[in-house]
Parts: sequence; C-alpha cells; structure tokens
Amino acid sequence: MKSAPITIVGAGLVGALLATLLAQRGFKVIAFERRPDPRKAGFLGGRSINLALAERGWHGLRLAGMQQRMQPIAVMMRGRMVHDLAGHTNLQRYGRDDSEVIWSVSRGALNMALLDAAEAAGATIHFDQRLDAVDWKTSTLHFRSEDDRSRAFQVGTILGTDGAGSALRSAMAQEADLGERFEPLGHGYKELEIPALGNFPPGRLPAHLGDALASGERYAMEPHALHIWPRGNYMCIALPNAEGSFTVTLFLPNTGEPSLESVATAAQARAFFERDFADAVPLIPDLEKDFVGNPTGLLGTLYLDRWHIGGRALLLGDASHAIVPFHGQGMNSGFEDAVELADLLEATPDDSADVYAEFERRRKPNADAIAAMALENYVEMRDRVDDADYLLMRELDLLLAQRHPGRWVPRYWMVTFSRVPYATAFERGKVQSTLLRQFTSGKQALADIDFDQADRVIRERLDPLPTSG
Ligand code: FAD
Ligand code: E1W
Repeated sequence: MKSAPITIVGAGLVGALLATLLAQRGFKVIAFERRPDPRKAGFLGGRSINLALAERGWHGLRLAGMQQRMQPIAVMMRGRMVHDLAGHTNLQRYGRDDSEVIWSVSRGALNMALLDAAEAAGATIHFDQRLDAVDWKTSTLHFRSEDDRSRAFQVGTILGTDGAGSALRSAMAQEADLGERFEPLGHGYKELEIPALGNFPPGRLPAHLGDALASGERYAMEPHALHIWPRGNYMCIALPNAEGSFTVTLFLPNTGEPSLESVATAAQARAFFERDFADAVPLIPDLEKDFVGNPTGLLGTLYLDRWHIGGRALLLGDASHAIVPFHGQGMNSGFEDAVELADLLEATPDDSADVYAEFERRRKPNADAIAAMALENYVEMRDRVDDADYLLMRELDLLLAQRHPGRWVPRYWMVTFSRVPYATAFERGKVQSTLLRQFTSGKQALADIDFDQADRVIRERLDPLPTSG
C-alpha cells in the first residue's frame, strides 16, 4: 500500500470512476454511498434515464478499462435531429463522419458498471450510508442508514463526490468559507418516455409505425440522433435507450407563460404538447401520467471559490461545479476531474494539500468555462438551431474548419470530440464567433462571402490549435 487510505463520499458516476482509478494506482479506497447497492435485485424496473457520453467521458472510462463493457450498450448519436412546429425533421450532423459522434448511455447501467470496476480494482464501497455530519476536530464522518442506524468512521483525507446537493460541502462550509454561490436558471425539467415499438399499450401504436414494428424495428424515431424540438424560450429533447425507447426531457421556465407553473395539470400538459410538440404526442402514450407523476428537476449553476480545505477534504464533480445540462458535459467534466486528480495523487501521493491546491488551480478555469458554455448552449438549442442566420453561420463554421484544419476548429467540436481544455475552447470560440458574425453580416449565402479576406483575418487572429494527448 502506497500511502494512507482515501475516503470517498458519494459513489455516483464521478465517485465510482475516481475510486476505480485510485484503487488501480495502488491506493486503499473506501467509499460511502447514500443509496442501496443498485446491482442488488429490486433496483431494476425504475425509469430509464440516459446521458450523452463524449470524448472526455470515454477517455476516463478507457483509463478505467471500461470501454469494452460500455461500448456495446451505448447508442450512437450522429447529430441533432431538429423537429419544427410542423413536425418536419432535419438532421444536423455533429462531426464529419461516424468517428465524430456522441453516445447515449443509461445512467443506471453506467453506474453499475463503474461500481463493479471499483470493487474489481480493490475499492471497498459501503452502501446505504448517508453522510450526516463531519467532526473536523477528530476527523470523524457520521453516516446514517435508511433504518436510522448511525455509524462513525475516523478517516484520513476525504474526497467529496456526493453531487450537487453535497453534504460534505455543507460540512466543509462550517469549517471554512468556500465562497459558495448557486445561480438558479429559472427553468426546470420534466422527463417523459417514448416506449420501444413493442411496448406501446394495446391499440396505441401510431398507424404509421405498424410496418416498422412488423419489420423488426424497435425505435419510434431515428435512433441515431439526439432529437430536439426548439421552441424559443423552451424545448424538448429525446435521447435513445439501448432497448428501443427514448427518454424525452422537457425544459421549461418555472414561471410565466408557458411554464412549469402554468402547465401543471394532466389536461394542461396534453394541450401544451398538442400545440407545441404535436409530432411527439402520439409517441408518448403515458404523457399525462409521466408529466404529473415524475418529479420536476431544478437547474442552475454552482460556483465555489475554494474546492478544498488544506489536504483534508476536496470536492469534485457536481459537488463543486454543478452546471446546466445543455452541453451534455456535466458527467464528462466530472470524469475529467477524476482523471486529473488520480494523475496528481499518483505523482505526489503523500502531499494532499499540495495536490488539492494544484487540482483546483488546473480545473477551476475549465469548470468556469464549461459552466458558461453550457448556459450559452441553452439559448442556442432552444432558439437558434432553426433560424436562417444561425444556419448560415453554422455552414460557414464547418467550411472554415475544412479550409483551416487545426486552426479553425468549431467550439462544439473542441468541447465534444477533443480533450482541449474547456477554457481554451471557450476563448477560441469567442474569437471564432466574433469572426463568424463579421463574415456573415448582411450576407444571405456562402457565395456572398469574401474568402480571401476571411482567410487572411483567420491566419492573423488564430494560432494553430496545440495538439496534445
Ligand atoms: P451524482 O451523479 O449526483 O452522484 C452523487 C452520488 O452521491 C450519488 O450516488 C448520491 O446518491 C450520493 N450521495 C449524495 N448525497 C450523499 C450523502 N450525503 N452521503 C453519501 N452519498 C451521497 N452530463 C453529461 O455529461 N451528459 C449528459 O447528457 C447529461 N445530461 C443531463 C441531463 C439532466 C437533466 C441533468 C440534470 C444532468 C445531466 N448531466 C449530463 C449532468 C450529470 O448528470 C452530472 O454532471 C453527473 O451526474 C455528476 O456526477 P457526480 O458523480 O458528481 O454526481
Ligand atoms: C450534446 C441534456 C443535453 C445533453 C446533451 C446536449 C444537449 C443539447 C442537451 C448539446 C448539443 C449532448 N448536447 N446538442 N446539439 N447541439 N448541442 O451535445 O448532450 Cl439539452
């Protein structure tokens, strides 16, 4: 054993990956998780919630040796399928070919795979242990289980991966000023289900899908896309699940018209969907039940000035930088945290104070950058992907990427398909966005653009993107 044991609070996505990476590097790892073990019988049958996994996330999974297990149950998404009010669809590809795609994975399946990996690497995980309080004087963690029994553990250094509502963060805030600020988005979300074709209730399968089912098709819409219904101030999205269903998420303001306040009853939900998402309605047989029965999710951005207390405790993932989900990078960025911390601790196993300070120094600018880009992407997704100016800029963005490979790199590409630091993607994205607006100002089509002049400006304003890793 290389050094003192490490305690992890929260064995969700980031905590379980971190436990795996640290155990693989020879650390003794003990993790505590509030929920019962999801791999035990009784868990199956809940709602299926999925997440978009991109290059940063895959990188972490590859280091943990998990690609083989996850790849077969990940559904490829080649682009965004935009659904207009008339129900017409248009696929906007994310990348140049099928190597530049993102993947829809089940949160439950991913969490279970990560727990298996952590234990296989030698980590110990205690389930049904909710962190309740921390006694900083004696370095004791107090946990409580569902049957209300409490347990206390004396620990060494503590890593907090207990999510946006982190109990460790609350305990740390009693010991030191973390400079915490939560900025609510003012919008929330609701999840609904589009079943696999074979699982529609009797008589509810839309007529136009009868042939699809008969021919063995499992999906009610194109499976290899992230579906988006942009509607100005709000939107729906849908991601495919491996078994043939889709999870639909409605993002809507909390107040105003329409809002989660004004659309509250089953009848209001149906009327709202009939008006704004008509093509999706026949595909959601339990619309009313899902809408009224599923909880409303809250959204916002969490900023902390400090992520650690000396070498005693450090927060990672959503616990230190929860963001809005509109770039699909919350888990991906949390996995990047786990990789960075595992590398730093491996290099300097016995100086956690130094490692945590260096971790914060490296990661905080990137956390701030993805937080900002995720907020911007909400406006882009819900309001702009359908409009003519935007489409011209997008066309030019892609064309300039071909004319200036390695120099003009679309921001979405840097965030999603590379491991370029988020802060770099954000900065270069600002330059490119300003130039795109200049080049397309007053223009209707690519043919109207002066490319010789554009090329000169680009070479002057953008250095080649450093290639790494
Ligand atoms: P969590 O996943 O929240 O895990 C925290 C763990 O700690 C849980 O297991 C919890 O039970 C446990 N815990 C909590 N409190 C305690 C306690 N007191 N004691 C012990 N254990 C505790 N990200 C993407 O990359 N791609 C996406 O497509 C995407 N889509 C999203 C869609 C929505 C609607 C939302 C809300 C988020 C989305 N995200 C996405 C973000 C992603 O869900 C989070 O960033 C990710 O789950 C963070 O992982 P985490 O391990 O830090 O926290
Ligand atoms: C992705 C919840 C979620 C997850 C995502 C994305 C979006 C919109 C949302 C961003 C995107 C994958 N995005 N999609 N198309 N353009 N940008 O790339 O994860 Cl709402």
